Amino acid sequence: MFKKILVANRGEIAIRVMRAARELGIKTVAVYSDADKDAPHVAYADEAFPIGPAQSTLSYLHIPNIINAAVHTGAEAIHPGYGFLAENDHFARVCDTWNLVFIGPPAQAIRQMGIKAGARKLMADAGVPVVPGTEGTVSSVEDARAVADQIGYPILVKASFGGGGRGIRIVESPDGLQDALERASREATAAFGQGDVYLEKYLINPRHIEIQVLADKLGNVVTLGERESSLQRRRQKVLEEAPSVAVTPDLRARMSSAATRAAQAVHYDSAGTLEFLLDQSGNFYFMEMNTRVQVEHPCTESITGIDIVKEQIRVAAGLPLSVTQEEVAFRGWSIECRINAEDPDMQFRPSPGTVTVWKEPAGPWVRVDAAAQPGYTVQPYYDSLLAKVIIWGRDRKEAIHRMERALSEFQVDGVKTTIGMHQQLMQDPEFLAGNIHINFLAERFKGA
Ligand code: MV4
Repeated sequence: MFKKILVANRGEIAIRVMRAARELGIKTVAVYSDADKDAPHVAYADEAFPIGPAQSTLSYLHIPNIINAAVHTGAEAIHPGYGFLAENDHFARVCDTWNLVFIGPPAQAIRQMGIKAGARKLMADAGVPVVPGTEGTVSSVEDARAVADQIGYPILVKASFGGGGRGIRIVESPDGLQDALERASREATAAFGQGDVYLEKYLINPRHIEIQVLADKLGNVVTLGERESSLQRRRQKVLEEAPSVAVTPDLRARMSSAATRAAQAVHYDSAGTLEFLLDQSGNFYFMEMNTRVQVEHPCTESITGIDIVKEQIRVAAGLPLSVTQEEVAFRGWSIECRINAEDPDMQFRPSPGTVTVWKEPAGPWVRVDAAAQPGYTVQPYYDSLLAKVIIWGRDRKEAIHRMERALSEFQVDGVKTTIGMHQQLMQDPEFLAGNIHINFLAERFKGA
């Protein structure tokens, strides 16, 4: 096992990773930008190393500075967390050349899943259902028109190098197709330096269901069931839960089997998530694979008792997964609310500032993974996640009531937060009934 690892991230996920490392008896190195000298993740680490100015492109995203920090401190491995360098296959390769273990999947798997049109084809070949659409990227308007006519409108134009919702256009009818193709391609070229696009049938109000997988370097793949993350606003997840009200044991088995085939197709190891869309008829389709630990991983940890980050570290060190598929059992219900420093009265714009009052909820079956503490300053440079409140209950109803109780305990002042929005959600009849889909929040919080 490693003796010392570096965490190339900040905020709650940096602390989450260091907690796992500490349980494994591994020393931790934090890195920090000029803006984060006093940040909680720096205080938590065994040692800390500065990596540059506040702007993330010059610090948390600046590969030479991260590598330098690891070499200087004698860290043997780097955990990238989520965001920043987590899905950068170039970074994973640079780690290899410096003899630093990248705590994540092989660079090749990141790459293959990062090229969306390629991943789509790879998945289809592996027997994973994909949304009806073009086989590869669109080669001509005529070609696109033929495919669109065959599968029917509305159609989505997606950028092959997009992901996370960037570079997407809806086309309602044949008239709009050529224009959408040209715009999407131009946007993608500007944003990602690569203009390839592909077509998919646009699914109406599907659910977003993802399957958590763990894989090791010995060929073992274990699935940990689904999370539902349909509640998103402007491509930012707001609330996640596990399991999903929409997933029956039979559907879970089929989705898990597809997720296993997907992981095997790219020779995956580490933790990963297969994102699927579930349509109103109960059909599921591969959307993307997230080749990292996700923000909402604690929901799965809560209903399985498995520490996903510890498994990532073990696997990176060449050890087998500590759990077999037969040992995975689900118990109860988990909900995660993301508490962001955002102003609900200002279209949920980021609300930077200094946190004057900070009192976290606690008590039975309440987990708070926080980036903030009293006196913490929310920086305009980084994302606005303040804390994740993760609840476990014996069933969904108990989890919701417990979440309400926890939210009522949460006191924050100095910055605006999304706590009130979550309290509203906990009372929403449609949410209570489990009648949610990816456009639900946009409809509920209009203008938000
Ligand atoms: C879709 C879709 C409907 N039909 N693909 C948005 C983010 C990117 N990962 C893919 N996305 C979507 N792809 C087809 N064929 C709807 C979305 C989508 C979405 C998906 C998951 C969660 C929230 C979403 C919000 C808007 C659109």
